[in-house]
Amino acid sequence: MERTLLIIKPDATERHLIGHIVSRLEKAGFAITAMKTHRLDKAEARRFYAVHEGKPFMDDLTDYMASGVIVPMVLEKNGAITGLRTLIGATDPAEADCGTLRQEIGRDKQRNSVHASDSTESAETEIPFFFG
Ligand code: 3AN
Repeated sequence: MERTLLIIKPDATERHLIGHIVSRLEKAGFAITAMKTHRLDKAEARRFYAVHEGKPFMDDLTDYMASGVIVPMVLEKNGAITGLRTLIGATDPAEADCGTLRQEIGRDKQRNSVHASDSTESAETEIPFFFG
């Protein structure tokens, strides 16, 4: 069983889409083994997105991620990492495949509603970031 991290981002929590997203995940066969609400401060957001340090969108991205409640969760399934990336769709909701979460509820490239670990290495650092 593979583990991955999903975060429901502030644009989705403020639109009361937590239940909708959890329902989509469970229908797709993911088991939720940890979940909480959290509010990142700016320094934490910078640490979480350290890989993007120096990119032009870093400041806006971390302001946005610290702007509201987020819901990090650990998901388990065979092939969870690639399966979840397929379910959420491309970074830009305008380019995401039909039926993906970001195509359905994402607003733009920054406010794209959900984050998911993109590799085994990312999952191994991102899960302990929120769940010790
Ligand atoms: P993904 O979330 O699909 O793995 P990454 O890791 O390339 O995408 O980017 C991390 C986050 O940074 C994205 N979820 C998005 O919120 C933001 N982001 C990425 N590229 C841009 C961009 N060109 N403009 C604004 N925000 C961006």
